[in-house]
Amino acid sequence: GRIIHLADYRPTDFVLERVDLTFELDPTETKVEARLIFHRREGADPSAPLVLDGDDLNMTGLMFDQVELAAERYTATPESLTIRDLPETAPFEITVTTQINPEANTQLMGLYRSNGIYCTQCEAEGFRRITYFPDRPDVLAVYTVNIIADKDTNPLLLSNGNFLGGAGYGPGKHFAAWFDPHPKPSYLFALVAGDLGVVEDTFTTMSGREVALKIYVEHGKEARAAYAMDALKRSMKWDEEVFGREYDLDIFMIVAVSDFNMGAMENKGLNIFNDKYVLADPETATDQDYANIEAIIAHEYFHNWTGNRITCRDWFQLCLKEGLTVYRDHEFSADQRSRPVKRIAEVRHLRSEQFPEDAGPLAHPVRPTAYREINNFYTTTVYEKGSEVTRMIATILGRDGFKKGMDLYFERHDGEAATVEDFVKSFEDANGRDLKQFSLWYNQAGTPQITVSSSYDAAAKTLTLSLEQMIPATPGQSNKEPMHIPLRFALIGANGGEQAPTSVTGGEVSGDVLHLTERSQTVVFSGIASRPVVSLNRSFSAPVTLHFSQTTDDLALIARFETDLFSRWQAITDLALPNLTAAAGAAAKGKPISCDKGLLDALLAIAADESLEPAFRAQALTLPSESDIARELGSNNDPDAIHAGRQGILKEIAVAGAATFEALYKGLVSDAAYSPDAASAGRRSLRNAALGFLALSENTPVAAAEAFAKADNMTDLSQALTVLAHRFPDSPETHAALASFETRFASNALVLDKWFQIQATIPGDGSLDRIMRLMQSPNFIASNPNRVRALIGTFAFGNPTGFNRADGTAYRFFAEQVLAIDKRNPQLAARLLTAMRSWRLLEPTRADHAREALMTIERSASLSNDVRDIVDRTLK
Ligand code: B3K
Ligand code: ZN
Repeated sequence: GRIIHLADYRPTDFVLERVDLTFELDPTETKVEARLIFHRREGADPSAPLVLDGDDLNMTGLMFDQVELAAERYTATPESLTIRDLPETAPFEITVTTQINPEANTQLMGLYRSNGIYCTQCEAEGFRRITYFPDRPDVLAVYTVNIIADKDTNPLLLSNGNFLGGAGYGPGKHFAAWFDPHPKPSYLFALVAGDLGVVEDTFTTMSGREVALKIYVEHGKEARAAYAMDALKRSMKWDEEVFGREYDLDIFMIVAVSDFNMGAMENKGLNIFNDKYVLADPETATDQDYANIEAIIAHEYFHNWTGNRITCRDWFQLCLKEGLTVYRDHEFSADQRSRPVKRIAEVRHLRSEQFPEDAGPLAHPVRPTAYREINNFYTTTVYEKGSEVTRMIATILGRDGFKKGMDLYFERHDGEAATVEDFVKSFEDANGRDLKQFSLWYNQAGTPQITVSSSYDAAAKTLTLSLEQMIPATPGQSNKEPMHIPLRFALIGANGGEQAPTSVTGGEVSGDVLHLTERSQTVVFSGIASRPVVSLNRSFSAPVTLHFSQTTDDLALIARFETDLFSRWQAITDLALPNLTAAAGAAAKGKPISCDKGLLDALLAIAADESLEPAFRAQALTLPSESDIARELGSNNDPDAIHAGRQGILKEIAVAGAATFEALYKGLVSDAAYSPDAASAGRRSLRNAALGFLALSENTPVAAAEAFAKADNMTDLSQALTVLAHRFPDSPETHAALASFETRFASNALVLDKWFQIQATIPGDGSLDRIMRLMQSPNFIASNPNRVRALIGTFAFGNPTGFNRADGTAYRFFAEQVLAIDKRNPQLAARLLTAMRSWRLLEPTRADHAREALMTIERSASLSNDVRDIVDRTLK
């Protein structure tokens, strides 16, 4: 595949006015007729040919203004259609017919079949697998879609926009017509046909229009769509209240399908979802599942304005819709649930997924400037760091300034395909603030490292903060400019109260935000009566790593007194990390592991503090993960030592806190019927954290087996099973629980994914054999992305000791799997392969084995463009 560069962007030579599509659906021989009306763009080369994109297409007809086109006027290959000698100014009509095979489409891009349902996925470049088309996001057109299909097997025929009408169509067939009045790019096209059940509701918009809401699921699963419907209505209301955005069609539909490459897709008026993010009931879904459904339903709905009404000029601008929409769904969830707990979860996710990406061979800017395969850029950098960049704009401009900028952006660019520059300029113009330096966040990859030191002068009553920023080199970017980094802070006195300076020199401070803009900066706060403890990067206002050696006492004070709960959690994390890295070192040398009393006291105080919400206490008790510890150690990592060290620290906490955990476990039982609300979920998470510690201190599976037997919801059931499987993998209790779980949920693939995941993360050398055995299970369907991710993906991403077995056998197994999956589904294979991105940070023996495995992939003759791109960059 060739490399596409942002700098090469230019508009199309032809403007697409209208699109009329007719589908005659057939499982293996679907006929697609596309009537496209174009005119040459003003100022374009009058002799330029029309070049349409295709991917694996088979053309069966081509007409120009309704007349068959002479062979010398066009060239058709499976990858493109070029038409020459076109009118200089007059509009003309191209009618192209293709024949496609949905049943054979294992890539799940374009039109395919999932469990007998016809469905589509067109983002980023799937539409060109349906018909020849200018398949790029800056080509916006109005679509009419006719669908003809067998009536018995496909009572339901759906596409974007509003339903125009339908009727019988010859023996056994019927048709339906849909019209979408909103101009859209082809990546937002969708079609669904089949036999599905439906849940219906309505929503009245702020201007009083009634919108029909429909969620389509497999027959018999309707009851499990109730929560998704509730989340949808709350999302619609929230977007009106917070962003002033109203829905714009008469109908909004969601379809749940079981074979899907990612979470969901925001097609105009017809979102298509991975059923995992729609279906939930207490018996089969965990609290985390409910939270994910709420967030993803919201995310796709919010795209209607940020992505669909205003779309992207080109795929380099992906963060324009994704970073912004993630920011919007984060804010929604924060408003619906607990803001600090949500923020902690976001930061954990950013650190464990995006920071390693930004520090490794796949690092790229939030807005990349070149790609070989765009599907490989739907990354945590574009999404999550993109969201953090949006959040920083809000931090710099304040709530009202951010709102003004968003309003101007909607006003200026509605109906357009916009750029990151357009977005930033809206905030600049609405606020009269220069964001030029800030824009470097879109262009410079790498997590900024900020080194901080503080000193207090009692005589002068000043606090001096010295800050230095360093942005590490990343592929293709060796020298970085200093960035504008907004750091929220507090100066906390010995009694816990905040100290306000009388004046500040050496940097801009507005409210509780310190603006770091120079490579190195010394900020002096005057009028500080006594030595304060500095709490920096409150609420994680900037996605950076701080290097600030604060004493255990100072951290303990923050953990105790900060009013910003995120910072309290961060202080606990900062107290824990040195213990965990030291424990890894001790474990490597076979020395005893010990845990600071300061950490134990702080943790147990928070665990027992009833003035704090349970969900926060549970977060505090969830120590940094093995991959967090690996990142802290930097290089030469030994996953076994890290695991052993962390377990040792957990055991110390479990023993020291046995009474506390016992009290929590017993005290937090509830006889109320299950409710997925955040407060109830928080109590369950604290209780299950306590169960994990009890299993460690008691060192018997009895408590967990009893919890498994008594659980009346999937959260408690799966947590108990996790404790059993991870702590006592070989016990009879664990074998019995795994077997009973498998039998009980034999007919529910989504629940069996949890069964796969729990077993895929059992630590230790035995994992590889277990994974290979589980792949033989009749429930493991290799063509289903959810199954592959649950078993192989979870193993590679979430089982550091098992995957990084010192003998390298798991890497070899994984390489074989990636190659096999690549034959069917390149996107899925490429995504899995990113699990090896941090291989250079492993100790030399493992790193050598990892490189070998990567090289077997690289040497394979028939790689997809997707996997080729990832493996080349990973090895570079
Ligand atoms: N926009 C889609 C992602 C498409 C991924 C294509 N490889 C879902 C989302 O971000 O909302
Ligand atoms: Zn999105």
